[in-house]
Amino acid sequence: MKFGVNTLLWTAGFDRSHLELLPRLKEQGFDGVEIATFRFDGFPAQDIRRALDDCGLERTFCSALTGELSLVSDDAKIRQRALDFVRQGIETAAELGASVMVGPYCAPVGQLLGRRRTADEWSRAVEGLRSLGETLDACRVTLAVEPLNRFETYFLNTAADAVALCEEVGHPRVGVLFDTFHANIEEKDIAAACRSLGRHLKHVHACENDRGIPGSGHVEWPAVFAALGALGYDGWLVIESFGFGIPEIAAAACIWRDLAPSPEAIAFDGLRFLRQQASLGAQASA
Ligand code: LER
Ligand code: MN
Repeated sequence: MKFGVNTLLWTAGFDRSHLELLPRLKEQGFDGVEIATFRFDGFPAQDIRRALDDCGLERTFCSALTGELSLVSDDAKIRQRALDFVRQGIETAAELGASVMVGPYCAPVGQLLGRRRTADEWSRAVEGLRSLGETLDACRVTLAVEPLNRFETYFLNTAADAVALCEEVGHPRVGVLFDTFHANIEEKDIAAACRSLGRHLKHVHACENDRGIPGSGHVEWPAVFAALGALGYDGWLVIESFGFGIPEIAAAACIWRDLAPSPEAIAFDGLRFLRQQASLGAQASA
């Protein structure tokens, strides 16, 4: 398993001005960094790639559908815009040297329509994700689609639905991002939900139940690591939380207070805790 941290802890749009963060993350023992941005035009992928290479850091790539962008809209123009956006994201991930692009890519974050999803919307999601297969193959990128909790999306909330979606899409480069924060809200048993993803599990966001320091809340980490061990998961475990003072992030993720003494505490104390849990898990199964 490889350990990373998502840059949304520090900024809503990673760019050249944030490169000084990278050596610090390397120094703290991260294997890689999850670079997050919601705008691909003008995104300095080459420069960031070089800076990551110089530090000996690997990378994953994170974005999301926001605003009006939706793969499931009944408006073909909106669907096309969402597809173009995700395609550009996949190409950007490849340019950055990332082999996985993660996030919610069916309906936009925060869109709640006062009703459950329809069968037509589901079909549009399947069709849209399937149509990305060629780009994913050409770029050698895997798309890990993230179920979110019910307060952030009405469309995809559970591991069971995410498995059903991947089965219907039927492309090996379309899989699931499992986020322990969302699972803590939606699943009866976080570890069982994680295990149920089987071969579709392509990425993990390690988040405490309050988005604070992993290990400081009530997520049952030993059970989560046992589930990952049972799956033979050897992908990324990325600490995700959100900067406390960044208006765009606060509004999207509902961050209305400091979740820890500092973003660094979430990243660095969280990494120490998660590595310790992973090695305890490995000893238990030896
Ligand atoms: C949003 O709640 C989340 O978990 C992020 O990974 C979405 O980009
Ligand atoms: Mn997440």
